[in-house]
Amino acid sequence: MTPGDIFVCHSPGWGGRLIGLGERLRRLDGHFTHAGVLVGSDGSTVEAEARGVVRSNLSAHPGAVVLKCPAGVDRDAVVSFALAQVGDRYDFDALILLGIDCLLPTNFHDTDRGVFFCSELAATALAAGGWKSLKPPSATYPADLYKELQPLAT
Ligand SMILES: [Ca+2]
Repeated sequence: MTPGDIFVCHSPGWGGRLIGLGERLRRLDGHFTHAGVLVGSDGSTVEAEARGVVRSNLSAHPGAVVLKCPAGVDRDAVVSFALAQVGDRYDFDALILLGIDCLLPTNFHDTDRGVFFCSELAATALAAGGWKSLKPPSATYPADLYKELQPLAT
């Protein structure tokens, strides 16, 4: 793993369950319900969790899959963006909006770009490095990252 890579994993908490539900309603695989950014070669991570954006380690997530930072994306910019968000609150509003979005036929997604839920943080960090994703970061689920990025060969 290299700083700037992304990881996805299964999260058993209620936030993860809600994200998994959203994924399944969008006909995505609902297994991966958490995501974060690798910021150190020792497995250090930055993740948006319910308690806020925190530093953690990949070892806290058994079964996590590391996804390669896409070619051409500036890894340093990805890492600096992620580190700059540490201490921010979690974007609970976005989860509620994603819930409404699942129930209504409209394309009504989170517009609060200043605070993040897990995969929104990872997608926005990649975008800060120049990544062009298929979906806006505020509508990106962990399953989208898994679909769009290349898993690291282990
Ligand atoms: Ca947001």
